[in-house]
Amino acid sequence: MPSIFTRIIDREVPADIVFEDDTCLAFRDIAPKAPTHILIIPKKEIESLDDLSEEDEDIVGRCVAVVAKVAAAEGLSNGYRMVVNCGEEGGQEVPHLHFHLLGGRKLDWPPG
Ligand code: DGP
Repeated sequence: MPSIFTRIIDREVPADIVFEDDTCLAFRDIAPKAPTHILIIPKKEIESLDDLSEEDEDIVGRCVAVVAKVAAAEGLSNGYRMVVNCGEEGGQEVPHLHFHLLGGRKLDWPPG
């Protein structure tokens, strides 16, 4: 079933979009956990990292490259973090694969 992120891709739900190409969309998280908190998602409906097919691996590679591209565009020259939550214990709430880009403050390690 399409998630809220599909509705953002389809422009049915508004979002603050910072980057888009044929493969990926990047938009600001609605509940930011850091001064910069952007979600990079594949346009293809892939539920989670556990649902990748071999043909999706290029899509994931492009999304990761977009994380770095967006981080540079956001001026995160002191560093940043990319996070993928997978499944219930991983803290995934939206069932559409997404890469969190967090930056703009010193991030704690390990995450809670
Ligand atoms: P996760 O827990 O990894 O599934 O993260 C989902 C993130 O998605 C969470 O940080 C909040 C964000 N989010 C949920 N709904 C919306 C929405 O409608 N718009 C935007 N911009 N972000 C959303």
